[in-house]
Amino acid sequence: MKTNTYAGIPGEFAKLEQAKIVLIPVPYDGTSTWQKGADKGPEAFLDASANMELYDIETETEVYQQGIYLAEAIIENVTPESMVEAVHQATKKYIKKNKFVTIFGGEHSISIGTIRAFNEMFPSLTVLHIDAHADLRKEYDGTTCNHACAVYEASQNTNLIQVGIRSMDIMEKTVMDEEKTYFAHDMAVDDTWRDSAIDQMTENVFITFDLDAFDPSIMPSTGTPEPGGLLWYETLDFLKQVFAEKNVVGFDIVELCPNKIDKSSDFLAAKLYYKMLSYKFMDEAIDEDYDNKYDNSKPKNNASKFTDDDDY
Ligand SMILES: [Mn+2]
Repeated sequence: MKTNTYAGIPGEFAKLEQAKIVLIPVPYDGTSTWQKGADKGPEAFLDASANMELYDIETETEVYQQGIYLAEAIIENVTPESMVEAVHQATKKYIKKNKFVTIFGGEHSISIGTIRAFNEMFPSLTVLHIDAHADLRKEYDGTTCNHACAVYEASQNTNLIQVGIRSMDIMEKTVMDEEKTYFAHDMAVDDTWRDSAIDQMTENVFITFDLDAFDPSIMPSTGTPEPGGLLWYETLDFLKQVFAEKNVVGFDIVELCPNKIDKSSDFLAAKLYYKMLSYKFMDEAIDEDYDNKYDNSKPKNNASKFTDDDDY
């Protein structure tokens, strides 16, 4: 990766010790089924970020001053399972360092690892899954760690809320909780979905954002584009409301599949990431200490079936 610090921010804001935010790149594309290239996502995202204004007009903040540490990229790719485990461990390591942990993929299977880590560390976790695809298959192509299975585990042991869905297999209906699913065709004609989705969330929310949730007219560079997606301002309005009303504990953004000719998608991903950080920290003073309030005690009421006593 070319960039040494996130978005080329000055070194004083990029040191792990002082940074409140950690960004873990995961350039993984081992299980994608159609267009390859999500492994190039983090680099394109970082390149675009370095060319972006760092003052956010809407929140009147410069969130990079909260400190953003660019962690070493996770390049484990021997098997989908070993990649998921590497992501799981790295995510947990930085949560335990009391950071606001963010992850940039890579394809969506990386989120199996990120969600597993957050579910272990935060009680009663809601996973807000924003995506064109339901991703609820228990197994696909011989593995449970395929991108088509990204939130199956979350559907079993977290409060999973799905937004923007417009593509699924009929078998996924047996797993899906339709009360907590917001389909794109309904969202297009009725904007009460925002309040309804937020009403169904617990206090601790992890967001997994597949960029193909966006409409291909504004986000063409993704592996499996689907018509009829979210637009920019409705997405930001929703996210802003989630950050304002809930304790967002972290997020990941996945499935940027960059295109050599059109860089607007890379830039959209960069802006989305920065907007989400700006919403998270808009009311937090720069010199205030950050406490992510993770809970290392067990058992928890989130019915996590994963236990791990590793110390960091
Ligand atoms: Mn998707």
